Amino acid sequence: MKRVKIVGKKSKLSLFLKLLQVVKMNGVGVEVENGEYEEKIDYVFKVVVIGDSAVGKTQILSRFAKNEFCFDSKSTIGVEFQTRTVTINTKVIKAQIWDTAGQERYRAVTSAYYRGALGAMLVYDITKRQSFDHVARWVEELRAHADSSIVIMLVGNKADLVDLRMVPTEDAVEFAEDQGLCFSETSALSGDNVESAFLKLLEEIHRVVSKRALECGNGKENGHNNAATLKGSKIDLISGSELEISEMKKLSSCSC
Ligand SMILES: Nc1nc2c(ncn2[C@@H]2O[C@H](COP(=O)(O)OP(=O)(O)O)[C@@H](O)[C@H]2O)c(=O)[nH]1
Ligand SMILES: [Mg+2]
Repeated sequence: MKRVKIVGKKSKLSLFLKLLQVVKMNGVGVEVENGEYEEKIDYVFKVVVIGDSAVGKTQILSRFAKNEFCFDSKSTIGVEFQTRTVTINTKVIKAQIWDTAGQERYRAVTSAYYRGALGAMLVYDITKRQSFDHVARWVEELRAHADSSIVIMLVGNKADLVDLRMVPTEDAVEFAEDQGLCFSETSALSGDNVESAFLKLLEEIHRVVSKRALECGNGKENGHNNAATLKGSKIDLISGSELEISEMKKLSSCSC
């Protein structure tokens, strides 16, 4: 699984430097060829973050992707997605997590935003009842625009503001159970549960994708016919992942 293949004649020093870089890349298997580095990635999963404005979507994302929190975060402009590569059940998964770029303020999140998404983080603010009351509307939005097998994680953010809580945990648990969603309360500020919520979501997506692959008769998860597998090839983040995602859509819509 974790391997380094080195091709071509290299000096000992350059090989050593390359190996150092390999270690820096989270120990993920890397192929070195013609001086290029290629992460060995089994899956690219597109995840969208949605929910009312100012609930902390951008901060949750930057906590997970960069372990950062910014107090005076302006409303999101421009940044489309961030990525982080993690290992789940021995598979190397690149999470490509999309932020709304502030369109949610105008209720103008387009269907292109949801296209190819295998998971959604639906965020509300535990101190703003209205942001929780709108969650049902966001679920409808997902059901209308996203793939029917999308995995949804409901997230009550700003759990650090204990004294300002307006949404009891039980209300959210009940809603999540009712709608078949995963649920977690997080704090992007302290970092509490952010990592575990994303990992749980990615784990669930992996479970759904693997199940689909089996149902479609691919048998081995890593077999040559498995469209959801990238075989350590270099990934062009946009086109590569779109290929991946569209192939997975083919899997999830298979009629067997
Ligand atoms: N106390 C606290 N404030 C937060 C948390 N997450 C975000 N915020 C603040 O909430 C505001 C909106 O956050 P932002 O990520 O821009 O929300 P977005 O519009 O949903 O993307 C900012 O002032 C953040 O500093 C959190 O977990 N705890
Ligand atoms: Mg934002």
